[in-house]
Amino acid sequence: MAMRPQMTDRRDGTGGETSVATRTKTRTQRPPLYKVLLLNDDYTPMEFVVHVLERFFGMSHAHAFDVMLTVHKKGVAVVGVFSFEVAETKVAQVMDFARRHQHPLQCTLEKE
Ligand code: TYC
Repeated sequence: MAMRPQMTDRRDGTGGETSVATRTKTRTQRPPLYKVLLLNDDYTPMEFVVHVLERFFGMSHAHAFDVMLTVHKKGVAVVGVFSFEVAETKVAQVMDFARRHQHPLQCTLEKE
């Protein structure tokens, strides 16, 4: 009498029910993104923050002013989302520029 193959009939012991990962991985890997955050403080002049946002984040004067006011009122805001390398560079540029002008402005990055 013809019989169906049993689990133990196969050399791999799977009986054919279990799928084996043979498909080549074709998913696109997106690089992780990082948020650049600007923090409020009581001393950095508003005009300086607006200038930073225009200079390092390419914002128009009107948008930079809006974002500066958001940070001023809420304490923190995301000012851009970038690859790690770019985010790290932006943070370093802002921190260095603030330090050179003796302002306590703080800028940091956070994984998205
Ligand atoms: N709070 C500051 C002031 O009143 C202005 C300010 C805004 C400072 C945004 C930092 O990230 C900042 N002069």
